[in-house]
Amino acid sequence: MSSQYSKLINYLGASPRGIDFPKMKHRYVRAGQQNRELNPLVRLKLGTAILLVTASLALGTGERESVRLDDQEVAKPEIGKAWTVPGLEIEFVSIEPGEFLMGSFDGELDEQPPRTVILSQPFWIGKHEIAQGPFEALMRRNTSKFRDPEYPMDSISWYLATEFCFVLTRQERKAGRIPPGYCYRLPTEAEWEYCCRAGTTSRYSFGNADDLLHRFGNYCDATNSSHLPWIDRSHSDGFDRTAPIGSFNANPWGIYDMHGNVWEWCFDFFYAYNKIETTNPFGVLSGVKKVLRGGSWYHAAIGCSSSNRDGVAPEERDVDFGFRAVLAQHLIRKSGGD
Ligand SMILES: [Ca+2]
Ligand SMILES: [Ca+2]
Repeated sequence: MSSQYSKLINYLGASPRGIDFPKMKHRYVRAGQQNRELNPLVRLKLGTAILLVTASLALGTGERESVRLDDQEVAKPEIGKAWTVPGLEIEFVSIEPGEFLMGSFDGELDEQPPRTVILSQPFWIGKHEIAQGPFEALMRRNTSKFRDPEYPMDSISWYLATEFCFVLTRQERKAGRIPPGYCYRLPTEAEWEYCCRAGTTSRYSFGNADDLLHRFGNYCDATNSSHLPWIDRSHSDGFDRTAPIGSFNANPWGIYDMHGNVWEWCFDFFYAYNKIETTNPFGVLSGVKKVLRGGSWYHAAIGCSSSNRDGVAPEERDVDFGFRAVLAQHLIRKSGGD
């Protein structure tokens, strides 16, 4: 593997098979129908070539990854303290290392078996789902159906959510505001559930009662006009489709909308829990679906529980697919340090 290639993989916090090659192949195939006729080996070489070009553009050939600025002049994330990205005003909550019981004893089969997971490094997680305002400011595009700068991104693919994190990392690294060894990326499923639970072991971060969800999250309640059979006609959360970020009560760690509003893409491929390690897990290295967490305005209460999970192809973009970012350590550490 070339050093530029491994650099990009590390930069994204991804595995070689876990990320850009499928994206590049997807784009390449989309760019020209004749590519479908290429044999797999040629496609692989082309995909790798495109990846290397991307790596060069992203990192700058022979260029240092970060611009060294005077430490005194640049406000930057400090372990243990909240952080707001200047300009974009995306707020991050500081999260301490710890361990928790991931999964559920009485949930769906894919939530079992529950097991103790250790997250050994501090990180930051978005206080909110990524809203359309900062997304559009950074990416100059917006895939959302329900347009409003205060509303979460919807209808976004895993690839575009990942690209946002990549562009944010590049911008913040140039500004000297990325701690060594860290990057912006999608949360692992374990990081996501750790932050959703916020020290709780109940079905939701506020307890087990479905009929309290309308205070903590936007789900398929009596306000929903879509006439879905699982509508909760007994409670109103006030929102038919998506709601502005932060419209409901926060969880015990001050994080909003972990239950409902939009599903949130996670880094991991969808996998069976009994196949993975339990310290800083990020799943398996290949697969066809990526994990979505937290349920949405489209789901019944139970779909918004702390342990509920689903897997969807990364190119899919439905009206309730969104994401939030973490500022966390690379999932594959660079050889020789950062
Ligand atoms: Ca609702
Ligand atoms: Ca959510």
